[in-house]
Amino acid sequence: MTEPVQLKQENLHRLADEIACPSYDRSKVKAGIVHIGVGGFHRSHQAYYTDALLSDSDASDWGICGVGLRDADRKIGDILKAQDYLYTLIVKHPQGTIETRIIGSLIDFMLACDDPGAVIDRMASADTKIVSLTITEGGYNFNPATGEFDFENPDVRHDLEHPSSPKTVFGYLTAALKKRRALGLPAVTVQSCDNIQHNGDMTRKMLLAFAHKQDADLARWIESEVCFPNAMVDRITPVTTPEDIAYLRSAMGLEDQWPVTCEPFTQWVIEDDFSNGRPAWEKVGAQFVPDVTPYEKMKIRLLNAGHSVLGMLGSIHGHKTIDGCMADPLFAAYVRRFMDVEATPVLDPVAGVDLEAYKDSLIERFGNPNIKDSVARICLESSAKLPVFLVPTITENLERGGSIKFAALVVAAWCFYSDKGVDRHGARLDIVDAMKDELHQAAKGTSDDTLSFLKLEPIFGDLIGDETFTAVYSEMIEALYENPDISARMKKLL
Ligand code: CS2
Repeated sequence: MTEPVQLKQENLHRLADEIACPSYDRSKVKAGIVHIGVGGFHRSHQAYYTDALLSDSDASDWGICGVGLRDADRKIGDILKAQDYLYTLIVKHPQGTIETRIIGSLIDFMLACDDPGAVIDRMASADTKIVSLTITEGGYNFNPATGEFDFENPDVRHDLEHPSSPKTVFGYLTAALKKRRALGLPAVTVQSCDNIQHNGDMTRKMLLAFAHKQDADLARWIESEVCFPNAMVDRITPVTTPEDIAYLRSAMGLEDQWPVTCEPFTQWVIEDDFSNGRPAWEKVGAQFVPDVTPYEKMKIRLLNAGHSVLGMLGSIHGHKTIDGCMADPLFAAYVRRFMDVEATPVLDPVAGVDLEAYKDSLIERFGNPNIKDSVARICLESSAKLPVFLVPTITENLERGGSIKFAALVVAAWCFYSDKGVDRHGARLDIVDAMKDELHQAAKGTSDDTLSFLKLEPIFGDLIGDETFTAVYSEMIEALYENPDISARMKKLL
């Protein structure tokens, strides 16, 4: 067998014909975008759109310099560097077709913790027009119950004391914007690509709170000069597995240390609100709209919440993947009922979108048997996700006297999951959550006080004070602790 070809710029001409490669001259591409958080989602989404656009000769100012803030990002940085910042996107269709494409839009990577000053300089350079972010729901550092910036975070305290060697995204943005202002350069756009409702407004609010504490005058400048477009982002991107790497090696003769797998569907709806120019992403499928609110709400409350419903219930039931859940008719029916009966009634109409067709497409996407998105990925950092994806649907239904039972069972399942950490067969669940200990402590109290878990105020707000909710929830907790087979309870609710 011939040796696989190492992914590198000089080897692109040696790759198998079915692998699509960048058709543009990457040496001419400048990094107009500095992106913080080079995970799988950035690489299947924004970097993918940008790669598609770079084939357009007018777009060469819009390459991407990736940034990792923490030491944990060293591995991706080293791999990308060794591959000339190239990586493979493996797009898996439900019927089995696989498209393989080399993405060339990333042209550099910087590990901020090794040299914070260099990253600040890069963000403050005249070439940089946009600083974009995928820092996860938890990265925005807000208290979900109050919506306010959390100044108690030790890294934030560090950044306020050490403005030239920050650790958080807020410290970096503030330092870079300060420098731009001092140099007389125009501001950059700060563009969030995370699943937070009003992600741009949220970024703006959090950054202003931080900057204000550091330098009130600078905060006023940021307020008037920096645009923070809201956006809805969508493409299901499971965690890369060793099988993905082995597939490229054996089927394509390609050695890529960290490819990305994703579904064929992709969507990006963006408010056209940029401080300093932008790529013409609309040429490659992104939609620019005046107000993204209804799109992001629809996506977060149906897709992300739907994922959480399947992920949480599926985890304690012993399902391993989202498509595995969907192959179980009970789970497929349950998630659709949740969408129809609880999520949809509190959505706003979305111009030009047929919600029924949108939900049908979600059901199909969740069922894609080739994506194998693990329930463990979906349950990762639930404490940052559920307050954004699910709790508002419960609260809004309580206000209008709507149904809450499908979502309440997910909260009860989350309590059980955090308390016991096993599925119904007794197999350990790998719980990864910044609030893991608090979740466990609160859930552990359930045996003495049925409502103990709901005392986590930053997550549940005042749900504990709502008698309609607590009545339904307590009954579910009692049933679940008596018989952890969640399917019995799910059947009852349908
Ligand atoms: C998922 C998202 O993390 C999650 O819980 O729901 O990562 C989801 O796959 C993406 O938002 C799809 O666009």
